[in-house]
Order: sequence, then C-alpha cells, then structure tokens
Amino acid sequence: MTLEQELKDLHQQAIDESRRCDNLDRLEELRLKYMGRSGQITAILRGLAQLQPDERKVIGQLANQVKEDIQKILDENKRELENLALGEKLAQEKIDVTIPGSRGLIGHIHPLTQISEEIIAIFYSMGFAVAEGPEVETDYYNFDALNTPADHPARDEQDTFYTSVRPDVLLRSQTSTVQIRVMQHAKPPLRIISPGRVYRNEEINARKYPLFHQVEGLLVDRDVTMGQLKGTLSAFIRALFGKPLKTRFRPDFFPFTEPSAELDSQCPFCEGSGCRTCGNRGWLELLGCGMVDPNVLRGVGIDPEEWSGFAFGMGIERLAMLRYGINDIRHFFNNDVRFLRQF
Ligand code: 2NM
Repeated sequence: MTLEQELKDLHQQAIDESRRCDNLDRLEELRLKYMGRSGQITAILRGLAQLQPDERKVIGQLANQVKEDIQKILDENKRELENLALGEKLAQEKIDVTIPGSRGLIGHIHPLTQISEEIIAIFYSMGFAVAEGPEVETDYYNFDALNTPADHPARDEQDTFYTSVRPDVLLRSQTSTVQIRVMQHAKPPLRIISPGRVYRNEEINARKYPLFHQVEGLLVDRDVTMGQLKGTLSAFIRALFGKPLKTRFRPDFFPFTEPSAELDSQCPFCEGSGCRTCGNRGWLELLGCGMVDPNVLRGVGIDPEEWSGFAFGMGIERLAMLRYGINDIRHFFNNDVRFLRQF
C-alpha cells in the first residue's frame, strides 16, 4: 500500500472512530492513537525525512492536511460531548425554586417561664427589682432567719430535702431566702421580687411536684400598711387577668409574717357566680401574704421600730394551671410538645 493510500485510510478510520466515540476519555485515547507522540500520523510525519524530495512534498502536505482535519473532527466531537455532559449536569442539579420551603422547627418559651416573665413585668412596673439567689441553701436562710421555730413541721425531712453535704445544707423550699440575703446587705426602702425554683419533699400527684416555681415579693419602707399590701396585690391581679376583680383577705399563718393572710380573688372565669375552675365558690385562692414579722427584720439588722414591710408569695404552677385550665401539674415537667405547643 502506498503512503498516500495509508494516509487516506487513516483519515477515514479516524473519522469513523470519532463518530462512534461517545465519551471524553475514549476521545483522548483516539487523539493519542493518531496524533500523540507515538501516534500513527506522527510516525508518518517523522518518516518524511527518509523520502525523496518530490514525494516528501506531496506526502508532507497530505499528512499535514489529514492531521489538521482529524484534529478538527476530534475538537468538534469534544465540544459536543462537553456540551452534552454540561446539559446533563445542569438538568440534574437544577434547583426548583417553586418547591414549597420546609419550615424549620422553631421553639418557644416554656409556659411557666412565660407566666413568670409576665408576673415579673407587672411588679417591675410597680417599682420592684428582681433578686435571685442560690437554690442550695442553709437552714439559716430557709428557716431561722424566717422566724421558723426549731420544731416547725416544715423543717421535717418529710417536707424539706436535706443534702449529704452538711446537716444544715438543704434545697430551698421557698425563695424568701433571697429576700433575707438582700435585706442583710441592702438598706431600706426596698422593693424586690424573687422568682425561682423551690423544692419540697412531696409525693407527686396532679397538684404537687417536688420541684416548682415561686415568685415572692417584699417591700420594706416606713409605715407600711396592710391596705398598701391589698392595693398592690389587687393591682397585680387586675394586670394578670386583664380586668378588675374583687379581692379579699382570709386570715392565715406564716412564721415570717404577722398578721398573715391568704389573698383570694373573684374567679376571673365566672366573675363570682361559680364555675368549674373555682369549684362553684366564686373565689380563687391565689397567694399567701402578710406584714413582715418584726423578728425577721430584727434578724437582718433592720430596726422594726423605724421600718415595716409586707411580703407575699405565689406558686407559679398553680397560677398557670388556673389561667390556662390545666388539670395536672406534671404536664409542665413532662414537656410533651403536644402540651407545650398550646402555649
Ligand atoms: C409567702 C407568704 C407570706 C414572705 C416573707 C418574706 C420575708 F423574707 F420578708 F420574710 N418573704 N416572703 C412571704 C410571706 C411569703 O409565701 C406564701
């Protein structure tokens, strides 16, 4: 076979192979097969030097034409394959901006925290500052400073959680401990509320849980009266329930206040006519309160002849249960989202 024929055959063969080639790697192999350093066209071009000048000219021209043409065909094919691959990639990675978005899970404030913050905001608007303190306390702050006698049943292990740290170290059963701490260091007049967790050693049932939350309040000033206490708490209840409600004091007893009282409000649901929430009584027991016992003031170095005060304490779970009609305190602590989502 003549060199000329050989070149024409190679040309046709390259065209056919390129036409059949449908992937880029294989195409590169083809390029090397014909035009690479040890390619077939390259070999012919290299052999030109051995030819007669006449033949060299003819074959040289032809070989260069064939080389150019194969290169052109391979380039075209490469562009086509690259376009095809790009098209596929674009189709695959296409972002459908019309698909509805997926809503992220958004949390919210726990109902107990919500109502605590509301209570705090109401007292804050009346000039009370928030005070916080430790949940692990000593019996001095939890009992002695609060005028609680040594034989008081609340000191019993059945009612209070003691720790193994020291016989006098316990979990606070009320946040009045914080008020004692504030009174030890701050000079009257004082207006503070102390929200927080408290602990009582009780059997769990629908109304009781060994951990719950309280907000206690304290005001110390000159010539404080029980009328001011009632007015302050009535304003609080009006703000909490969003409407004016009658309030009444019922006598009670706490070691740290004298006199002591339970504050009732007219039931906000039936406004006194009787309903399920108030057990047909028309009144709700909302909180405990009283005039700070002079012994408590004396114990923290405040002269009860010069200063007097009122104090009050409320259970947050109980208020939240009343407000939202929740019938079991355990809902607050189970934290089932089907419950939490409702608030
Ligand atoms: C209550 C009821 C009545 C109270 C008393 C004091 C303090 F520290 F001033 F003595 N803080 N909180 C108090 C009074 C708490 O809770 C039912």
